[in-house]
Amino acid sequence: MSKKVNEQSKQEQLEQYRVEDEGKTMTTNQGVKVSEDEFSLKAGERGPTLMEDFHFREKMTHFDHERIPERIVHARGFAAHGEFEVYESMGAYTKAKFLQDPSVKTPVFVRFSTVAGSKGSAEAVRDARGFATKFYTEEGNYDLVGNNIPVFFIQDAMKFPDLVHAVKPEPHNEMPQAASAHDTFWDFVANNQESAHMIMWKMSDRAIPRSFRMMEGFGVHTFRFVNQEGKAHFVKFHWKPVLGTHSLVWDEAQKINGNDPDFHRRDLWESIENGDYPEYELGVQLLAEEDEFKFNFDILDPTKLWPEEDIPVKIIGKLTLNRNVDNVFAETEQVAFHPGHVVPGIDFSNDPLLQGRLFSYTDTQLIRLGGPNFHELPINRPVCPFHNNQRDGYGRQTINKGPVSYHKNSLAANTPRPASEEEGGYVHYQEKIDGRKVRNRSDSFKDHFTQAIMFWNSMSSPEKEHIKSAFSFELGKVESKSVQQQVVDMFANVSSELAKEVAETIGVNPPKGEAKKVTKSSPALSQENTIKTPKTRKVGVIIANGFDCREVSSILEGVKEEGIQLELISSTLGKVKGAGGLELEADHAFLTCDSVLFDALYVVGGKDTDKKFDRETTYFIEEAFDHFKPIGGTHDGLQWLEKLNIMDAPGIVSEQDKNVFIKQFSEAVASHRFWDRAIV
Ligand code: HDD
Repeated sequence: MSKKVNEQSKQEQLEQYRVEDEGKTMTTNQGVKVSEDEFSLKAGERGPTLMEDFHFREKMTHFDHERIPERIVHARGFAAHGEFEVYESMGAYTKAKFLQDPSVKTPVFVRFSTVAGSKGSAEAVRDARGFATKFYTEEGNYDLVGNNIPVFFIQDAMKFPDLVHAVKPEPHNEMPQAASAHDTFWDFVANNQESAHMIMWKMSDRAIPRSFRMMEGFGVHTFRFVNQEGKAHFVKFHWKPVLGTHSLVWDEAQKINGNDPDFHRRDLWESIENGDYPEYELGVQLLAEEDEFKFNFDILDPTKLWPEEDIPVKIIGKLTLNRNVDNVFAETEQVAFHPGHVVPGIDFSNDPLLQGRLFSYTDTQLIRLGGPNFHELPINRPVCPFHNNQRDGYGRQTINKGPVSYHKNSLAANTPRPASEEEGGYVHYQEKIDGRKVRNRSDSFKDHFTQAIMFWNSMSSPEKEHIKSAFSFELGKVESKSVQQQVVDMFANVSSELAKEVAETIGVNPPKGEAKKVTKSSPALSQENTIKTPKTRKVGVIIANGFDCREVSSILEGVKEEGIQLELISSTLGKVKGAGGLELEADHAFLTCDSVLFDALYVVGGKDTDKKFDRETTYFIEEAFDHFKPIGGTHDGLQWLEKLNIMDAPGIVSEQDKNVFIKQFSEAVASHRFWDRAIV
């Protein structure tokens, strides 16, 4: 019998596979000790290499086969382990065991990703982000394979290869890397207008998250919860980050990609190493089966969301990421997610995008992971036992004993035997289906603009400005005037203001057509209304020799106590010496960092500065200011704020009483950005 699953179950299982090589003797894969690892076996010191050099052959062969195909989408990703706990039993809605008992902690593995870029691409790009969670439950693995955007580009999986061909680098020259393609992508958009809603999200701040820790996640499709009595509810899944939902600004994002292409994985890695464990609450929107047709959209249409104000998100549990991986290839690269990995109590809907996904994910693992035994890889193994009559195939690890590998049988007393529903056997929800075979789209899927307008209506004015700029930037890169015009005309169906301004910026004709009148908005969609906290934010402290020791160190302590991470920046690495003899270690020289890598700056300065320090500090402050970031200054640092004439601008904290400074500066950091700053 297997023992009860708890948060350690997966780690205990993985522990059997972890290997410490440090301090060990080198051997071949056959376990033979190796006497020499630098020189191949040769016929004479200057002679040819010999075939019998088995160590050379094995080393080289393994190396030659080290790469596997990267994921066709979501190739660049980063993952961590953690645990999930439900707050209260969800038994009224679902019989899924991991959603019953608040004392149970279910192990999870979560992989975040960008969609379009290849494995080595940059992370702060404009793109949707994958948010895939594997729950290792006592009833088997459940995968929630979502994105940070609640809707999708297309309504039918049949179009997925077309979408991906259009969005990936153009095939004749493989440009652009790490961004959605220009002419082909926008041509696809204009000619597949179901993409309108998702494009609004993709042009919004949501597509340049500040951190994986500060973005929402969505299951996107409508799924089903089924309870013990067989009663079903439609359900949408949400992940809500405890730190709120926050974004970068575009100019900053582009510069980050040069400064630190690993920006998001570094952020995740460091917060877990620092013990600032990323947390997300799981929310569900529940809809009774009989309410399926109560809305002005079809709940099976993946280009539609359920407004939270109409169908509230019930918060039901918490995910905590608390352990980094030991080996990115073994865990992050080899993990195989699949929306079809469900457990009893969770079922599918007839969303045609979801239905197609149910085929695609196993298929892709077969090529990516080299055969049908990918479920045996340590990261993919369920923590409960698994038995069936599947056998053999590349890389098979399980040693199934005995002669019987078929059902039904008498030689093994008809085992492994199927379990009844009462025993936990998965029984598909018995939805009544009655229809003709058709290749068609339901009329209820044909309104592509109402929710795109609702999204636009829900944005604050800075968010609207960012969307206009994003369209102008992306379309500005498109060479085809015809495609540019088609897109502008299309988005006149969302907002004339948006389409007109973009048309003007990119130099095409004013759009034809008008948006229909939709007054609905959903405040939950605006990031202005999100949680604001200074916790885990990264502040760059610009400091020079001769700083005021006592005052500055107590401010630094006070700011740290608010949960803010401080990193010291100076002219050189090494010690920075205070006027009173205190020495602090610089984390960065100006040369090795940039203002875009910080959420805010605190300028301390010092008595002992030179022209270069002055120039770098000025540059850092100007850039942070243009990115609307909080900037604090005290002591000698004030001179730069005065010189740049920004003392009175919003988000500048220059209070001289140290306790008041700590309070105001922490509040400013929590505010994230100061959009009402006049940038010329
Ligand atoms: Fe997908 C990977 C999310 C539609 C086919 N998808 C993949 C990953 C995420 C999503 C997060 C990365 C998983 C990981 O980290 O390994 N995909 C989505 C969402 C969709 C969606 C939220 C729409 C609601 N996907 C979608 C469709 C198809 C696919 C319609 C094909 C019919 N997706 C794939 C894939 C991938 C994949 C090709 C590539 C690597 C993999 O599966 O394991 O099969």
